[in-house]
Amino acid sequence: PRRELAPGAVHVPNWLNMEQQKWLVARFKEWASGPVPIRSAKVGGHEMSVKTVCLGWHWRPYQYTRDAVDVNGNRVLDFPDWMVRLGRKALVEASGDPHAGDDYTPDTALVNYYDATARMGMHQDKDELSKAPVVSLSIGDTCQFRFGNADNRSKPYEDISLSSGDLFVFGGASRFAYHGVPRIYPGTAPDGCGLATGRINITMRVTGMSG
Ligand code: MD3
Ligand code: FE
Repeated sequence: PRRELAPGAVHVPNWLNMEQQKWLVARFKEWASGPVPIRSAKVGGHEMSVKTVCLGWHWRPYQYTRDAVDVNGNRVLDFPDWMVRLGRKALVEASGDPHAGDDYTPDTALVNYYDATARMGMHQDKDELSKAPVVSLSIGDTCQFRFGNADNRSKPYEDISLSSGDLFVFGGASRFAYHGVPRIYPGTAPDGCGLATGRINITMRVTGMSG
């Protein structure tokens, strides 16, 4: 069952089964201790409470680079082919159109980790040069997710819960909507998802970068 919150914003609860969730958590642990270890990005001199590890391109506020110049200078891991296929499947699932994923080739994933107190303020994702959809996968603790409008970071917005296994696709008019994560609900992860504490969110993107 899918629900369209706004044009282009589609929530598919419980899309990933427990085996897929567990497998993705195992991959996350490898990425987090890979060539560019997971870290809190700095915005205007302040560290974000969320920790991020990147695949394909390295993100820091306002910029994508191949090398993690703000961490250790290493090149980030490649964006895996299996994740391209997973992203295409996600677009098919969210739209019901079997061809919706045909032209979709995400080149970057930002993988966020939230502990019990981490939050993400209302923001737009505008560092990508492409307006291709963003695919979001959640694993672990449930969060409160705030989905707003494209004009400003305050009302109107809608709060929903994102739980372990949920898919969310943000395309079309929703691609540049303000959004944030006001809180995590600790201890709500299902047994068997493989994450003892906290929340993981994988977002696949098309940067529009070349090289
Ligand atoms: C709506 N992550 O990484 S995922 C982010 O749960 C980010 O970690 C949140 O916002 C998280 O930038 C929210 C849902 C999401 C991701 C990208 C979007 C919603 C979006 C891009 C455009 C509009
Ligand atoms: Fe975002």
